[in-house]
Amino acid sequence: MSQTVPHAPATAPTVLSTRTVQGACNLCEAICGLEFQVETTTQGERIASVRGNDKDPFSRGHICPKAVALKDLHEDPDRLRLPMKRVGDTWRQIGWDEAFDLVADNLARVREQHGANAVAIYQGNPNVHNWGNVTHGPMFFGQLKTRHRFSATSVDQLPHHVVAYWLYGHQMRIPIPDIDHTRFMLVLGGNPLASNGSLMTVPDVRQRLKDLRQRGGKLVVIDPRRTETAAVADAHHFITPGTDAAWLLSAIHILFDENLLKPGPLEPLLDQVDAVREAVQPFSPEATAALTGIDAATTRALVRELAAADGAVCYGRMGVSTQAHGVVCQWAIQVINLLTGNVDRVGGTLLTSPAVDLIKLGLMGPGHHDVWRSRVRGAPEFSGELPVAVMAEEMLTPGKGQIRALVTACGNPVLSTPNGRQLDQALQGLDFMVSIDFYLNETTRHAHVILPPTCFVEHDHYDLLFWHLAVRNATRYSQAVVAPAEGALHDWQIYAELARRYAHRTWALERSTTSQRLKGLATRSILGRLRPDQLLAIGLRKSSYPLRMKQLRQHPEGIDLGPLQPSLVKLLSKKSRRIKLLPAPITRDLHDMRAQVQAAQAAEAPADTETGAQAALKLIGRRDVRSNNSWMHNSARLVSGKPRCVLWIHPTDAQARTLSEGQTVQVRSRVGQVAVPVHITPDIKPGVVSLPHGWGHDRQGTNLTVAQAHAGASLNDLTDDLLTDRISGNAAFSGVPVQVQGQVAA
Ligand SMILES: Nc1nc2c(c(=O)[nH]1)N[C@H]1C(S)=C(S)[C@@H](COP(=O)(O)OP(=O)(O)OC[C@H]3O[C@@H](n4cnc5c(=O)[nH]c(N)nc54)[C@H](O)[C@@H]3O)O[C@H]1N2
Ligand SMILES: Nc1nc2c(c(=O)[nH]1)N[C@H]1C(S)=C(S)[C@@H](COP(=O)(O)OP(=O)(O)OC[C@H]3O[C@@H](n4cnc5c(=O)[nH]c(N)nc54)[C@H](O)[C@@H]3O)O[C@H]1N2
Ligand code: SF4
Ligand SMILES: [Mo]
Repeated sequence: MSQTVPHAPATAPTVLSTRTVQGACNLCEAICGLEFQVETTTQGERIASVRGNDKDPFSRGHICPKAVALKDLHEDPDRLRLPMKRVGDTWRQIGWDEAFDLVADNLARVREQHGANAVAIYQGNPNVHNWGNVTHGPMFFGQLKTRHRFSATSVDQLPHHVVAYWLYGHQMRIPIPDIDHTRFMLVLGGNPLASNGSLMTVPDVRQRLKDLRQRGGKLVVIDPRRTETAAVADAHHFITPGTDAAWLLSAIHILFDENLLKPGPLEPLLDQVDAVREAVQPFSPEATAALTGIDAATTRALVRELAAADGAVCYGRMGVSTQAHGVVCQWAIQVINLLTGNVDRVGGTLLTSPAVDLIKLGLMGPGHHDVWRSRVRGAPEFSGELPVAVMAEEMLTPGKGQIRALVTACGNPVLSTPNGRQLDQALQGLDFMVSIDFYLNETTRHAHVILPPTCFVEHDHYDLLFWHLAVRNATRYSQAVVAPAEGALHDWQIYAELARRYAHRTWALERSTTSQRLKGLATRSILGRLRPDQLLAIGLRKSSYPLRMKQLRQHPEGIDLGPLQPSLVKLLSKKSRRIKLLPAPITRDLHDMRAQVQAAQAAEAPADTETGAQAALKLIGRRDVRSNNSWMHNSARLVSGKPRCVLWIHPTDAQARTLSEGQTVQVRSRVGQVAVPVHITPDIKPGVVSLPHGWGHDRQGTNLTVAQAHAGASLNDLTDDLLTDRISGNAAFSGVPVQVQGQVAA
């Protein structure tokens, strides 16, 4: 493909001056503070080095290998700098004006011909890491008025939001582990040492966990793999994938059974405690042991320790959200923390109090659940979004409301959502697709138009979302590190312009009154002209802290706002809101789980200990500190070294299939197959195999030179769009049944 970036000049540039810029990293939830050395040269600006910012009071100098790759991203010749239009199999660079018109015209046309729901939206993960998307995205996306809204939330943390909405009245009221003060931390399905934490913004988690143990606290990990986090824990227990809900119900059972309840200050607000007692009655640890693979004595001892600790937290992430009973898992985790008095308690879990509080500002609604359902499968919406596991079928199934156009922003669903091959195919049949993204990757190659924004170091930044999830109250505003290229647009500018042009074309389609429409136009026009930092300044005026932009600009290293404090009891009491512990959908899910537990008990040998070559193995995912979902594999420094897209398998299972280390195997599931090398290791539970997600860069028609050379295979060519959490529709990635065989020679 022709490139938009000048080729490296033959002569070395002369450095004219050097400056230090304090900034941040937006690649993961740890939001580390960084220090960039920037050189002004005869050939423009260049980032000379990236290091952790020791002056940052929150991240304290922490950095991981990915931060340095922000420089690679900035310099990547494959990164798109100008809009692209697909003409057959080739791509042509076009100007912004033509690109905006093409997008607005085509989206309006599809809506006019087929209705608003014929246009779908998919917003990927960096959407929440790039504040221009948060401030200006809604101006455009809101106007599309489609029920076909999808995002990475439903392959990730959706159950957390559902449970927070039910129990605490708001989807974002997610209590955060008070990791700096807790004396007991139980981690299920999270590997913060590789992921750097999630729904727990926690830079330098390794040190914080070390400190926990140093003050006499204890760290316990439950995971089907002996993870990097398990390696630094006091104890690790293997669990059969997808069975955590049953284990957690046993934990609640023990709290009742052994009289370990002590709900503390939240007690007067708790309803339905007895109903919970009754609901968990069938789930004794003795009954669930066959299913989970964790024996009853171990479970009992663990729960006693948690209940006795002076400040404990049960924390579960990805691995327990993306399960068939993901909502039950997240619900049970809250119930355990509530019944042991560890919610809204120092050393337990606490709500963060961010400088700019989107909940208090009314910019983030409480949420709603199951107000409408998807057309084909009848999956429930949550807060206006449908689970992405249904997106492909909504494109492939004809009928009224079929998806015919798609807008993707910051996402790569072909690699990141279940049954990616099916979606890959579905995207080919769309009437129109636009991607707001700076890479021509596995997903955006299907677009008709790609609108590439600036990259992270080229715009200013404030973590509008992650300060709501931090383990300590803090705040930080960062200026752009380097100037963007002339004519480049930021995400927010792209949204503002799309919103403007689309509004003009769909004026006649709106059902609202003329005065409502005029008001909408005026609001968009004003907001669209305000930069994110101007909106931030407005938000700060309503802050509960005495902060203004001036202080934020004076302190690019960030400002500490103190440890988390109890606030939930006060907040709920003020609203006269009680915590109803047992929502009806949970009761229904428990009913199904009972049968599952009984079946496992009745079986002579649990399925996961079968050793025959034909036995199905349970597939789980994996993260590595040097990779970032599906999109940082074009940085040579991050993909160098030993290939990381390898299938972990236990020696017993390898032996049963006569596999040897490094051998390429075929992995097959209901939906597809991949070929990958194996790594034989006792660090995975027998019966379980693990493959990292985000790989599979060998598809035709992308422009990712480095990633293609380290292609790997996509985990989501194996995961199944029909396996979801029944309550939320969240993808159930954990424990997909697969067959593994030594590769048959061609
Ligand atoms: N380096 C790096 N960091 C990242 C990312 C990345 O791609 N790379 N992605 C970022 C994103 S978007 C997110 S959401 C966070 C996620 O952050 P984490 O939730 O910490 O994610 P993982 O590291 O995938 O950890 C999930 C763990 O769940 C385990 N697991 C799988 N199935 C089960 C199960 O059935 N039961 C139990 N108990 N455990 C199970 C896996 O073995 C794995 O150790 O990480 C963020 N940080
Ligand atoms: N099997 C399995 N599947 C998983 C997971 C798993 O553990 N197992 N993890 C899931 C999780 S937690 C997540 S969050 C999802 C992630 O899945 P997605 O959000 O769909 O994909 P990403 O890999 O994050 O891709 C991000 C895209 O955004 C682009 N991008 C990066 N920064 C910007 C920006 O500032 N602006 C714009 N416009 N574009 C940008 C990149 O070029 C890339 O194309 O994957 C999920 N899929
Ligand atoms: S842990 Fe690494 S990727 Fe995450 S914010 Fe910090 S430097 Fe960036
Ligand atoms: Mo995620």
